[in-house]
Amino acid sequence: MKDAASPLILIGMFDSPFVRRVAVSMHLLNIAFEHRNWSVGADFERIRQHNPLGRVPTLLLEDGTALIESGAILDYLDDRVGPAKALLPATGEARRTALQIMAIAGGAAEKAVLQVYETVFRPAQKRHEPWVARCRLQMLSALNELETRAAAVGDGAWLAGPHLSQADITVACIFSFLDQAMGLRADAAAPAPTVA
Ligand SMILES: N[C@@H](CCC(=O)N[C@@H](CS)C(=O)NCC(=O)O)C(=O)O
Repeated sequence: MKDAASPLILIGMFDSPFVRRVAVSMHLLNIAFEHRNWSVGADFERIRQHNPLGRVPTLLLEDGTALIESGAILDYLDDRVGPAKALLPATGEARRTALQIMAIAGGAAEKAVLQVYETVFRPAQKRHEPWVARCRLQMLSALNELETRAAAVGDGAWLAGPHLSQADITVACIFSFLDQAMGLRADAAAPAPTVA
């Protein structure tokens, strides 16, 4: 249990797009936090003390309560600052669009993370290439959909409604992860793979 005056603590490395979107949102909402740069590999047991799933992001509140799942954490942050500052549009088409874009981008990131884990956590002789190709196809299809939606709103426009929203933050965090971890920009010209 933390003492009542403790700041919020965000657990997880910023190379995770899910941790990164929480950190960027906290920054934009002016919510101070301490950062624990814990790895899901080396610090698994430490993370499990706060999150039974051993996953990041995990956010510890002032009273020690642990929040897990980036979507649920973002919802808490919006609720904490109130509707006038919330990053997810409150209602209507902008909210629906933002949630759909976040789902597509989040899905792409999950499929990318699975590809990374195939090499990080699995010995070479146990890797299954068709599964990796399937994840890659799903990731690239999701990115195509995001490209289409970005083109539809036009250059310089926000993705969901007239203001910066969580859709823009999530897409930016996930794209930068995909670029760094998957070298996506480098092989953007390559044709999408197919799954037999
Ligand atoms: N749906 C989760 C995904 C979080 C996620 O995949 N986190 C990864 C790091 S990028 C993780 O904790 N991996 C360790 C594991 O799943 O065992 C969220 O949005 O918070």
